[in-house]
Amino acid sequence: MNYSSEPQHSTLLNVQDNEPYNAEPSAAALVEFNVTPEDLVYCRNHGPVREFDTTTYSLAIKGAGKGDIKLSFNDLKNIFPPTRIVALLQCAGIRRKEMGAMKTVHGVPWADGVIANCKWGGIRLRDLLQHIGVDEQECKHVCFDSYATLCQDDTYYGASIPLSKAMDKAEDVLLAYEMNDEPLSPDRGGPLRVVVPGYLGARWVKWVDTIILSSEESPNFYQQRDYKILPPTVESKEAAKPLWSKYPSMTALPLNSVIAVAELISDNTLFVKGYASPGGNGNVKTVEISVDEGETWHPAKITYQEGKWSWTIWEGEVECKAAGGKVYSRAIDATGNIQPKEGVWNLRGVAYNAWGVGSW
Ligand SMILES: Nc1nc2c(c(=O)[nH]1)N[C@H]1C(S)=C(S)[C@@H](COP(=O)(O)O)O[C@H]1N2
Ligand SMILES: [Mo]
Repeated sequence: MNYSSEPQHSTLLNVQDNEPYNAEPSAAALVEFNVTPEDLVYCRNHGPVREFDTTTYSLAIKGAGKGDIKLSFNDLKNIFPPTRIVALLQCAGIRRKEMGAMKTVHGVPWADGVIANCKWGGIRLRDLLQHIGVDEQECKHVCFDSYATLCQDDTYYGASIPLSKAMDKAEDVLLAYEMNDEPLSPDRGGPLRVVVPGYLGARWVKWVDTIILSSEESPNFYQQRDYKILPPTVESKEAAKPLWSKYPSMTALPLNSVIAVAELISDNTLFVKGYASPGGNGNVKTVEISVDEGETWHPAKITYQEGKWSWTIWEGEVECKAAGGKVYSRAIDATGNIQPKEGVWNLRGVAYNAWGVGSW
């Protein structure tokens, strides 16, 4: 693959790999901002990043029973009303490094920086689908493909979501052309990317150029043979091979919280700050911290949350021993689910959500 025309990437990220470009900020840098600025947004790529000309960019829509439809980038912007939402983007491999400390996992050893809370602007996928007319009996899935860029494991990057998610008024699936009020950059998948609030980043297809309405999920590698939680008994790629098709593709990531800052502000007072992210059952309601291995929990103060798709920024002060120790965090959501003490190991190192941990 050709990596010679990469755009200038942010210099504020810790680089895991250059080809493809995979990089993340520190959690401490992230929690300085409620809405993540562009140069602190992680980059997760399976191939080269490319820049496209908006005047020639177009989107093909297939499988609606009306032949192929093609809309230019400008048509999309002109026909459908603009919408803006704040939504959390995060990679399924978040905290993989911590899971890898339990037992070897396969994948980029991400820390806790592959997460970004941004304002996305674009058109509603629902508006587009209603405009062209979709047979909801026949079509069950909306597949998003990017042939525009190449990737490592397939001939195009692809993903899909259930049609019901795309059509639901209460969901906010977008075809985005802006982030934080700026045109979508090449690193973010500009000119056009999918935004699927509440779902893992892998479905937020960048440089999307084809939408296929289908009775089946996307057949793409990244939908079918990756981004699935295999049981802990599957310990090798060989053992995984016959099992991929038996497990569901991931949708929402689990309830999570992370400690980004833990520092003594007096001899026996610890200041703790971090972020929390929702699971599939409503946003985070409470975050608690403990300095005694979870014997007693103290509520943290939530300093930021915006709508149902955003992350939560929280902070708190707890009494602690001057000598040092470990501090833990756990998130609780609107329906009472509690972030678990331990994460469950799986071969691909996805969906790790043990208590957040810090030390002083
Ligand atoms: N075309 C394309 N879209 C893609 C990917 C990719 O490699 N190619 N990576 C996916 C994954 S796994 C994640 S986590 C997010 C990362 O988005 P970001 O680079 O804007 O942070 O994009 C998703 N969309
Ligand atoms: Mo990802």
